[in-house]
Amino acid sequence: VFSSDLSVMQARELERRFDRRVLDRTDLILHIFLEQAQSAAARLQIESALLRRQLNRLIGTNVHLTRQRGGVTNRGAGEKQLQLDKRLIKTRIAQIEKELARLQKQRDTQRASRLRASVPLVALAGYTNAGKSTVMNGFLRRFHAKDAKQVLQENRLFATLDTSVRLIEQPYGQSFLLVDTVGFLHDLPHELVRAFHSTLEDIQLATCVLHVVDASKPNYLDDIEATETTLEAIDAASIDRLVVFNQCDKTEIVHPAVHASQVYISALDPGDIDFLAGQVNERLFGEWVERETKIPYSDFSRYDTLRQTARILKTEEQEDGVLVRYQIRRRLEKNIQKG
Ligand SMILES: Nc1nc2c(ncn2[C@@H]2O[C@H](COP(=O)(O)OP(=O)(O)OP(=O)(O)O)[C@@H](O)[C@H]2O)c(=O)[nH]1
Ligand SMILES: [Mg+2]
Repeated sequence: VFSSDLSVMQARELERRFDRRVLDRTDLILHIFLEQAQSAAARLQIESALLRRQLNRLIGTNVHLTRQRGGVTNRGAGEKQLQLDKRLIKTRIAQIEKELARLQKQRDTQRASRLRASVPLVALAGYTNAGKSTVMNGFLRRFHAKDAKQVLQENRLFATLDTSVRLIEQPYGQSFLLVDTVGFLHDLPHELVRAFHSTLEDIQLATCVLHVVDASKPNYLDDIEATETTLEAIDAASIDRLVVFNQCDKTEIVHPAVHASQVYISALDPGDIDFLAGQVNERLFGEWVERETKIPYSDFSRYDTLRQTARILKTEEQEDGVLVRYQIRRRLEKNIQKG
């Protein structure tokens, strides 16, 4: 396996000399992608990338053959087969494109309805193996315990290929959607950018991006840069960002802790997940503020809304209604206003 990309000629020559199958970086990533891909769209994107690669190779083969034969006029059976192969591949690519366009429309509709629901979206992004799925599972365990459908979390590259969205239900009206994404990579081969990109589209709709970093890796700065570059490429660089330095339990770093927009945690520690949730809530819904209001006895529904959105501190029954003292996240205040 070569860590750089090989030309068709190079790969063929190396295979001949080693008498072994030779893979370059793109081949390897594609094989991992293919093994892991779950959704129809992801599988199609990968198949399309594989076919395009195969087509390029065939075109390379064609040149090779022509040169070897030195301008032989009658086309051999081999060359005819080659033309047929190319045509079949092109037809299949066209089919895939059509199917992808259909799936894209479906996703757009789903996304639109998600936006209308006005529940904020938080996206987990970051280098592969940083711990995104572990953070997601931590949230699910903490806030969604009963039917938590946990996300695949494994110590291997690209454990998650498809984006998966879950509702994180918290008290006081602070629910949000959390989306797990496929891990980012350094120098993603250009043939794969599109396949990769399609799995990251949800990030563009996020109110807040949690950029998860494995802080125990010596070269974590390279990972941060690779992720930031990708976020720029998908037009997500301007979204509010929290950098989550994860796996601090493997380092000397004190956790949980926060400095400006950097949070230090271990995703394996439920207390740290709580701490991170607090930071996320502050980003999404603002800080806690204390308020007082009088609710007339006739307006029961208003009291109900208040109870679901605010922490009630004190109630006092008076002649014309209940005087309520409560705490609420600043940006949720509009949800309890009259009328
Ligand atoms: N010690 C320690 N291990 C962690 C922590 N967070 C994640 N891990 C481990 O790191 C490995 C990768 O975690 P994942 O959550 O699958 O990583 P990911 O970012 O989702 O990876 P991809 O889906 O491949 O992009 C798993 O073996 C986790 O158990 C942490 O805070 N501390
Ligand atoms: Mg994952």
